[in-house]
Amino acid sequence: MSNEILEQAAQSILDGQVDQAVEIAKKALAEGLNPLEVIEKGFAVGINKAGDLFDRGKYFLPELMTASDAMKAATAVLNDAIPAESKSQNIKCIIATVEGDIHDIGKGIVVSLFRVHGMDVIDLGNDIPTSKIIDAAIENNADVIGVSALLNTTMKQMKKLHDEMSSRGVRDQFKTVIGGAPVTQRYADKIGANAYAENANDGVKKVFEMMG
Ligand code: B12
Repeated sequence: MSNEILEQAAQSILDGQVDQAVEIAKKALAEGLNPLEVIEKGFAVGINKAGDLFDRGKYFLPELMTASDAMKAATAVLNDAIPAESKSQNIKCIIATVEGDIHDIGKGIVVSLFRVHGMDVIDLGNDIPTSKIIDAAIENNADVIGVSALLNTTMKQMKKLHDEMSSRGVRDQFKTVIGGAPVTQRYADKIGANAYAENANDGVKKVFEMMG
């Protein structure tokens, strides 16, 4: 894969250049590059660097927001182009970012990748209360609930989700997979989630393993 285009992709996010990011995404597709690899090795490198700069006080919220606008625009182009790899799997998933959390770029990639792997995905969006996630899973007779959290403060919603599923007597009806930057396998074990996924690809693998 062309290193130059991946570096340009990362830089366009750091610069918060929406149009440029979209152009680079289209150029990468025109060159026949794998859209998921372009996201992970190019654009995501840029957004992670922007996050580090924000963490170190070198970027402020407006810069983080323009970086995230560019990231969303580029991933929208690339997500649509991820080639479908398999036929319908008969697996229904409810996906959401937890309450209090508006980070949805990673969740968007998960939704796209699950769909191209033949899963039927209902994307509830971001900032979704646990009760609404459980209601949707029951109403749609889902197999899997996947939740995302990017903040230390919102991660606890994942525990709340599992506790609430138990108190409503529906814990055994659904498999759960959790992800997001602060989430770990240890946390998944602690709250009784069925699986932890490091990234979208790992998420697909874990769901297929859980569903046999
Ligand atoms: C972009 C961004 C924003 C954007 C979000 C825009 C959007 N629509 O998503 C904006 C600018 C709005 C934003 C706001 C804030 N942010 Co912010 N943000 C980020 C940043 C830079 C990148 C996140 C991202 O998109 N990463 C790229 C994607 C592809 O990766 P990902 O989300 O991790 O997802 C992958 C995997 O984790 C996994 N995955 C994720 N979820 C799931 C779910 C399932 C089911 C599965 C299978 C897999 C999976 O698969 C994904 C794809 O491979 C991170 C830094 C970072 N390194 O994470 C900070 C970061 C998360 N933000 C942070 C903070 C503090 C905030 C604010 C509180 C800032 C403020 N002072 O207002 C607000 C909070 C707003 C809120 N209530 O949610 C901190 C969080 C610190 C913490 N641990 O608590 C971080 C870590 C930055 C930092 N280093 O300080 N942010």
